[in-house]
Amino acid sequence: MSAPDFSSRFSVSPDDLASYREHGHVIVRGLASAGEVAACRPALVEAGEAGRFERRPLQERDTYGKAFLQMFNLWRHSELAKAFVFARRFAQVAADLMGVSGVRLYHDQALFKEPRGGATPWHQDQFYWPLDTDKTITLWMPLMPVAPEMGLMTFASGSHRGGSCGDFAIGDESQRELDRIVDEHGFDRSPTGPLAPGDASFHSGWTLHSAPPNETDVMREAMTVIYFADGTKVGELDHPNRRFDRDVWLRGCEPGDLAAGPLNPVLYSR
Ligand SMILES: O=C(O)CCC(=O)C(=O)O
Repeated sequence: MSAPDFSSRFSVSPDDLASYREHGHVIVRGLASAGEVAACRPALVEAGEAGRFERRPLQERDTYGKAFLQMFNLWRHSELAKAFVFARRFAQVAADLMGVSGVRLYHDQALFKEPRGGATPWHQDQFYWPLDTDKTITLWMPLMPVAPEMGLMTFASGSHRGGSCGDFAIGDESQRELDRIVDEHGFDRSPTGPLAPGDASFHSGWTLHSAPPNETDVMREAMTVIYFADGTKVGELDHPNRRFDRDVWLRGCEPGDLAAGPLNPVLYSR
């Protein structure tokens, strides 16, 4: 199957731009067509299966392990997977939402919530990322229609504004402590509601988010692509998670260097 042409411009509405800036998340409907997603889905599912390392039954895993199967950098697996992850249209929307002139790839992830898979605990992505900027953003796009009972993303609106809420890796503690922080700050809990394949949510690196369990017998297939503003420097490697991320995603880059390793191509530049 030939790869869809994802090079066309997508016009982000002023309401969506304002909503992203105010709330730290937004849903962009119809960013890809159903046909484009259908063309890439088999390649993405196959790449996910090839990159899957978790084989234990759900009941033998910890809370993080139960939340989803997580497979990285599917773009290296096939031309179709690469066409999806490198889609200029997606990257242009990421740049527009952040108000920057260009973005680089941090990495992609397939996040497949298994049938009866657990909740995704509250967390902030940027806790993991040694990137010296708040111009980071994640695209989350389902490859299939997803209903609320399959575990849709829930954002704490406005939680991006204060930066780090504390050093919490994803797990029981992050769920407990960050849930309390959501209450304390009075952040609205905003579930995305049903999404169609090709709809996407975007959230900022500091936006608190979580997802309920998958209560169905169907795998919830979603792809994420994480972008950061071109020109960003590598930040402090101040805990093991950030050292790990630097070693894996920012290979060869030291704190203070431009974050521009071999796995971080520019995906959009105005
Ligand atoms: O898909 C999920 O349940 C969580 C996704 C997530 O945490 C993310 O995309 O940053």
